[in-house]
Amino acid sequence: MSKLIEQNYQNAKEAYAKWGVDVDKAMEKLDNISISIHCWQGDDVIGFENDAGSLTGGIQTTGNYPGKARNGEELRADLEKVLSLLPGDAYKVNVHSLYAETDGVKVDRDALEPKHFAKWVDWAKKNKLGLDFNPSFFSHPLSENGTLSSIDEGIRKFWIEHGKRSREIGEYFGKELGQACINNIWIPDGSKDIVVDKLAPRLRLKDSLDQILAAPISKKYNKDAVESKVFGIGSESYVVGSHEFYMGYAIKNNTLLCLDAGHFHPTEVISTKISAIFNFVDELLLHVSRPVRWDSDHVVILDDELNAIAQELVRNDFIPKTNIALDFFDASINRIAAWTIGTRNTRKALLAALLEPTAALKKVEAEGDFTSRLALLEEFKTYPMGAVWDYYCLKHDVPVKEAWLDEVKAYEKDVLSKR
Ligand code: RNT
Ligand code: ZN
Repeated sequence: MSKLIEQNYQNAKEAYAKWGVDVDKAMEKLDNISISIHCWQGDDVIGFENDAGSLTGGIQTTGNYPGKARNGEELRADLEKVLSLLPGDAYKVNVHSLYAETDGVKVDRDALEPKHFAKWVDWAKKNKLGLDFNPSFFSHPLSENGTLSSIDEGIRKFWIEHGKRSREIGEYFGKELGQACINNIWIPDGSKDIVVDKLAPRLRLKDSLDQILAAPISKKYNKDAVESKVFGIGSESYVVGSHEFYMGYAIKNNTLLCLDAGHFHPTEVISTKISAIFNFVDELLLHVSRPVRWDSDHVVILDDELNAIAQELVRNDFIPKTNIALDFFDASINRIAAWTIGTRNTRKALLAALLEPTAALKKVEAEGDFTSRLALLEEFKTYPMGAVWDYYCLKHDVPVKEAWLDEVKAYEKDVLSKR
């Protein structure tokens, strides 16, 4: 098996070398691209709060596949299983404030402290992972009628405090782990039906963000991002934190902008936005997801848009200023498999982009030879990227091709089915 993989790899190497692509260098570059794995695929975005109810905020998981994680130990064990199936070491884990561990004591969101995430930090250290963070502005009794844009000053204050504390937790992650934590703000605020005063909630949101971001926290440890959305379930007619709102906010206040692949109109894709936005913002956060007709957060597959995102990042050398994070949640299939499929695909797309003879393509384009451009782009689609991927997995001592599936099935039998 491994001999065949080596042979195929050597052949692939030759094919790419003809176009001036150094396959070994591509793999080296791939080793250094970090992917942030969202913890919430493991338990359908429920978290560990004592009174954890159902998921609200207009996002939804569908399906009832058995074996979801019920606590931090199980969730981290599941993540370790996933990590063992992924090539390379450059991974972060993305935690939501819902995943605080408070030893059975009720700690509301406006009272969370770094210590409630100490188990995540210890674990991240042990597994050589970075951590990212998200304040959770949903699945809470006070999130049903607006959070940071709420007309109720008491409610708005509660959520502002949550936002402030989240930055402190992010800073703690960054300091402990020696790499910046990306702290991403997404709120569900909006309206099911037509809104008359669309301005006032936005003014309140802007003021809330200003208050949250007022505390001076070094970007060395915590970087703030804001995430827009076009609509959610229950906010079909109006979303306070729209794309224009947050793009403007990020540019003016020098925060990161988060682009979620599922947060735009169905025919709009984020890959086309990246080269425009980078003229005006310094750093991006991507929520790599897969919308199917709506913001359905399907498992990421190796489709045209995933490839296009990776191409944009690689072709323009945007990798150093782009934080690649995953955001999907499928409860209808084995969750370890969901994570593995989505994360392997994201890395695979990056590899494919790194193997592209970009310089040659840019050259024919600049010469106006659009015939060659189209011909080459199409031919490169069937170049032996898979052979390089297999070798990359082999080299990193993780399952090659679909062999990871047997491991997931065994884990399901030994661990998940006993929950
Ligand atoms: C919701 C946003 C947000 C969430 C996670 C759980 O539409 O995409 O990023 O999915 O924070
Ligand atoms: Zn998202």
